[in-house]
Amino acid sequence: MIRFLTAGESHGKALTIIVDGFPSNLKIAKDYIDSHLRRRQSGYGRGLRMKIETDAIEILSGVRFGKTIGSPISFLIRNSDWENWTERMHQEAKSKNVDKISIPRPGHADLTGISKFNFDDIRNSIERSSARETAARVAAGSVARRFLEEFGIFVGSYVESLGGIYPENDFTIDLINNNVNKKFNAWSLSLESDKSDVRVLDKTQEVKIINKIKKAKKLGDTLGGTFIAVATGVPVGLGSFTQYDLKLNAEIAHSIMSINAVKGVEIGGGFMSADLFGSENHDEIIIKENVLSRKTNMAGGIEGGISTGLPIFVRGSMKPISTLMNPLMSVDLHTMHHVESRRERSDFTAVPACAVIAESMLAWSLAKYFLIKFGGDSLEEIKDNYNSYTKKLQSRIKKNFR
Ligand code: EPS
Repeated sequence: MIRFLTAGESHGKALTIIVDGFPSNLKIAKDYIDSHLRRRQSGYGRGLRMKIETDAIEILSGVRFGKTIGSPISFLIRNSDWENWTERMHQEAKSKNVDKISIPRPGHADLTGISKFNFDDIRNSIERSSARETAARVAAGSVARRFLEEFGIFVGSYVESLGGIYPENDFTIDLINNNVNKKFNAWSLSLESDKSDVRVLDKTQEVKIINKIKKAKKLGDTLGGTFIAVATGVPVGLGSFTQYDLKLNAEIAHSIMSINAVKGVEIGGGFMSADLFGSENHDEIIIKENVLSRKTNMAGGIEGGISTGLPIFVRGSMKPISTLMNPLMSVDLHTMHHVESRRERSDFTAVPACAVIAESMLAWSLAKYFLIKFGGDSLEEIKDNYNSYTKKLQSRIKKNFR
């Protein structure tokens, strides 16, 4: 079973990551991970912090001569901003110059954090709940996506809407209608969306969104949106209906919902399915290119908690960033009086970054379930397991029912 753990505060020295359970002999390069870290940092609407940071990975263990050796992989991502925070974030000595923060921001983890952990300074909640941690997720997710590539499985993403602005031609409809051919590679979506400052696939939509972000900035407000993450090349049979905690859809929902500020997750037709007749919703079974398939893909590539072989696609909704320059009301915990919430440097929107993080989390979930099915200690052993299953699958079904 693969696992990862992350550690690190937003303005601390660094983020650290331990990735465990991957087989030996998987090629992995610093440049590859860095390229995904850079993608997460992009997007119009980020605050000044992204001008300070140039995220780059330091590989500390588990990789030798460019290949995994089966032992725990550990990474470090330094925070360039740390040098501006050494006094405020010192591990040992507390300076008299450091003020305690006593006004919680609505929507952030400020008030829940101090309540739960018995803190006397909201800074302790802010630091670990910050979405800075998602850089670590992208690092871990990069190992997963590199592994999946070995089996022709690719992940990609795009921003579907931002600030309520949707595209005129929605690519999601193509996914639902199964209007994508077998050769369609989800990474091509990211190659396209990465060209856009807000990671959308539609130029007209991009202009409208950028104007809306400008408006939000002017008003001291923030924006959320929806994003789609897609995986192609996933074989039939990942996940299981035999236990609640083995269902692939549940695993993916957990992964996406665990991303900071995500408040909703849908797979395939999602909430739309609830309004349809069964006859309008379910995907008819067909034979396509000699293989059992589905006419449409409302199921989003998962039936009965098991992958169908069609593209897996998931939609997430991200709420607007909680820190507002034109703040909502709150309470000063020091005086217990109603006051305006605290302003602090932040982003105006981070939906484009969130889509990249969703790719990483989707890749992670798929690698985890792939290894549950085909697991082995070396990449070669896993390839043997995978090949013997996939090559015989269709003929086995035919033989069993003859
Ligand atoms: C964040 C606030 C901002 C974001 C940060 C998440 O940081 P700062 O408080 O330093 O201005 O930029 O995101 C990142 C640093 C990142 O790498 O994504 C928050 O409060 O969650």
